[in-house]
Amino acid sequence: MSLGILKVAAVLEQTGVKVEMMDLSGIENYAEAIKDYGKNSDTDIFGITATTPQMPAAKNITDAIRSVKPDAKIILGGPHITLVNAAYKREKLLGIDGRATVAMKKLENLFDTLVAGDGEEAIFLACDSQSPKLIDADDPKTPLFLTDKKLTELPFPARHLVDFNSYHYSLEGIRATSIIAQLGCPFACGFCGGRESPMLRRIRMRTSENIVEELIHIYKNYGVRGFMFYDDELNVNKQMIELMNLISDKQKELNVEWRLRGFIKAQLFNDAQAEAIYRAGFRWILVGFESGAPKILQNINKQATREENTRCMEIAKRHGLKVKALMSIGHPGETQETIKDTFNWLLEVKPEDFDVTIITCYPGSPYYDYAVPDARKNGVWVYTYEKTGDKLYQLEVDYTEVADYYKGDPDGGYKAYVYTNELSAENLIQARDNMEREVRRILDIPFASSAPAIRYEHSMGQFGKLPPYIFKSTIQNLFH
Ligand code: B12
Repeated sequence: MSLGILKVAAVLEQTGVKVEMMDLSGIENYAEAIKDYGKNSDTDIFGITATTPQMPAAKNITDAIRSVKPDAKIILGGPHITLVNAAYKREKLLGIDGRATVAMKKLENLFDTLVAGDGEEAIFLACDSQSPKLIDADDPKTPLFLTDKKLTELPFPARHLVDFNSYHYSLEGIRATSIIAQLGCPFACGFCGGRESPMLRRIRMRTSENIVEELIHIYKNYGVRGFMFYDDELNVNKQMIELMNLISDKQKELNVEWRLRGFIKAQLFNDAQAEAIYRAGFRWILVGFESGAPKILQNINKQATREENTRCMEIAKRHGLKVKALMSIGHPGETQETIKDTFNWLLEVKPEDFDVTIITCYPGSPYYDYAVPDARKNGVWVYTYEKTGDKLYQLEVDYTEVADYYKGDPDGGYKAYVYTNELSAENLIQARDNMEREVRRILDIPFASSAPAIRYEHSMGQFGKLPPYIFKSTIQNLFH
């Protein structure tokens, strides 16, 4: 479930505001569902959360709401607007009217109010009828930017607003759910969104006690024993071992065994961390190694060498931890040779699972923010990694229209909007598909299956006469 918007919902509820939550992800005809909801509810303020690839859907949802509730106020928050705003602020500072400025103007036309950054305090300003168009909470100088203390004091995400049991997620057969313990990653990988955004860049932490309290709250209220930590990287937290020890102690106290899963930064990983996380219940970790080619690791500005990545795999294996290796291709200077390096590295270190994606240049990532128009070709932008001069070409994408394709290979197949001097977008797609198929075959790792989208049925409209929460929870039941 989407924890960010549920955190915003929790603070609203705390002050007595009635909130309803509709999770439209995974619903094929989501626009019809929101229309029916709009017709049957007296809600007059709608808040939408969206990442960049969710923007076309967010636009359709906005159109659907306006078609049944022309006077409703529609607020956009979440990663896309936060990242566009970060890129936009940089352009303003440099006096450029670039593509982030264009993207920002588009968002201003589509939505009534935009909230960039933390939503917990900003939402109160946003709901005001006199609210400015843009509320910039992604600025540590404003009180809207949450401090560690505030993060600890705020209520947990309002998970009770969604039909918890309809989310099917498990870790090694144990029912699981997700949790965010800390925010931010200080590194500066070229493909990663938010390197200019304090919200996504600054490490902000709750106390270990507060995090464990949330785990216990979930365990006691929903009977869940599995927890996926969606923190960018668990081990950028200097208190990680202390947190893991506390989690182990609590399980002994409650006489229960939990299973945990989360992301680890390869070059910071060590034996003490591995021992502590295993004891706390981790059996799997996910690591964004990205590439097996030293040159590409450098071009990404990964700050991790191939040797450090291999060492991370060895530490994990030594402590009985399985690794899902997150790999990507289509970086500046990518060639058949560097892709082969990644392929060979996977076969050498033998992760228990992996995936390979093609890079998408989203606003707010260095690849996007530092790209300039390609003098040789209209509609193409080029990013150059300064230290090596290697280049990445990007096709112009209107993110409110194109659901820039990311993982998996369902109906439409994989799409790529990037290319390098040696590899075309088609070459990259082919290389990705080959690598995934061949590595899975050789290491005997089955393809993961994804749940098909669910159709919302119009007969649901009849529930409009029932209290809204029944309408909502019935939708949730049908949908998941
Ligand atoms: C967990 C996670 C996922 C999970 C999502 C699970 C879920 N349902 O939430 C999974 C693994 C599925 C995932 C997938 C992807 N992710 Co992801 N993910 C994250 C991660 C690590 C944490 C998200 C989170 O919960 N944050 C904590 C909460 C508190 O923050 P938040 O959601 O932003 O919400 C706050 C504010 O934004 C704001 N807010 C949010 N919504 C609203 C709404 C309103 C009305 C208001 C007022 C405020 C508001 O208030 C909230 C509380 O402060 C972030 C990085 C990060 N640290 O945020 C990346 C991140 C969001 N993901 C990213 C990307 C790129 C992807 C993928 C495209 C990756 C890929 N190539 O496959 C896919 C896209 C999936 C999709 N359909 O959108 C990028 C987004 C870039 C962008 N331009 O949108 C991020 C920022 C990582 C990064 N640094 O580049 N991701």
